[in-house]
Amino acid sequence: ANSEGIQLVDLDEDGVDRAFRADVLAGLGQPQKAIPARWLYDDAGSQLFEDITQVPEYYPTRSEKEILENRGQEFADAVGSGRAVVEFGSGSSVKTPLLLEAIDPGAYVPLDIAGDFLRAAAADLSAKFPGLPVYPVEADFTKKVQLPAEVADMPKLGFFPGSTIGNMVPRSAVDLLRSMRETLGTDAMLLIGMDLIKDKDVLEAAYDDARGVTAEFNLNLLRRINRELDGTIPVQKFHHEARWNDTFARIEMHAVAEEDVTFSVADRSFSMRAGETIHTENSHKFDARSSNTLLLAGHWTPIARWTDAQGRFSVILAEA
Ligand code: AVJ
Repeated sequence: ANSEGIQLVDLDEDGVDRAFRADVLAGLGQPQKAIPARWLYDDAGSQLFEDITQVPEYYPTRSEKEILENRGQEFADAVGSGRAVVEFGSGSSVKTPLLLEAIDPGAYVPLDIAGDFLRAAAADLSAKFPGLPVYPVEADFTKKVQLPAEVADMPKLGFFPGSTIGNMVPRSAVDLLRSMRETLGTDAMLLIGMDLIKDKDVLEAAYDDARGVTAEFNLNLLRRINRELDGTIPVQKFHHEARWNDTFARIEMHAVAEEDVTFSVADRSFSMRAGETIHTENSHKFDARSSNTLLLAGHWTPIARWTDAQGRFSVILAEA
């Protein structure tokens, strides 16, 4: 169970529907209703997240891109050439090429549990870097992954951009970092993006943009439940809220019931009082010390750290 008390169900091959149903029913049964954030990313949700990266208030994507664009020479000096770059996730069409152009990698190994995504992203990347060996691996990288034999003799550079680590509560983040360390082996390095703690108003605006794209992204989860789990959630009676939780240094997304509501999901009935919420996502923020502590707990030693000109986002290099 995570700190919200929700037991995550394993996502095996055809178990996605079953896992979604189990997570939603368990999550709606909690005193503080909560659904794991990974379910935000169906096709509609993934498109909405792409749209979020374009709204003026959402700075993380632009800030991280600025760092990757400007610090390439410093990355190259720090990591050397010939490493196999192992990306945790299918890779973004923008960030990954910036890293691969900057350093002189020996191979590129994207890891993702979603095979379709993975193969599309790998094909894209191969087209951009014709001389670079690309070995996509379909795997759940929250556990140790067996990497292809072709990269066995190359030192690895793990790449985990986007502050995706911030979606996890610290105990899960530490488990993930340790699994990455196991996957990457000795002599490995890790380049990881972590969003920084800043003014509460700036943070809350980034997660509650004026155009309402983030609100759509959040409420799409309720629509997805209605679509896929035969739900009757009255989505129009909910609104989006982005809340800074200072104790845990995180932005929380909630779907807030505006009046007392009763609904059913997969033949089970639920009711909520006016003002009661469904907690749908955490996005933890860090400072230099808290990011170092998290990495050290995850069996990584931080050795360099870069921020954008406005000091909003950090990219950290660590070694095993
Ligand atoms: C994709 C997890 C990095 O936490 O900033 C953006 C997701 N949620 N707006 C983040 C998100 C609402 C995003 N990550």
